Amino acid sequence: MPQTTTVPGTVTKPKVERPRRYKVILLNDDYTPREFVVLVLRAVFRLNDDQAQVVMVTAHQKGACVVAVFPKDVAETKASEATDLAKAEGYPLLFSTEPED
Ligand code: NFA
Repeated sequence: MPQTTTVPGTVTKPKVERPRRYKVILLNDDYTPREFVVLVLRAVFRLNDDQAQVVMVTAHQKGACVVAVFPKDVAETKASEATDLAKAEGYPLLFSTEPED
């Protein structure tokens, strides 16, 4: 009778994780005009006027507001683009990123 041998192998758990996404956060400051914040939110993050107003006012009142969630590289690129646009106009407006839970 032919013998069969069980060779110990590596058991791979079929774990498929989605890459972590990142929040872009708008931070309040005392100097950047509200209209400019709205303009940047519309231009860089493609928010409509209503969405941009809500995000701007929320950051203004609470200190910070999540603008949107993206893959890491997109979040970082958009946060710098938006921050740089403001810097070019002499405003201290800041966007940061942090991983989603
Ligand atoms: N606080 C700013 C002002 O009163 C407006 C602002 C809102 C700035 C949200 C940054 C973020 N002009």
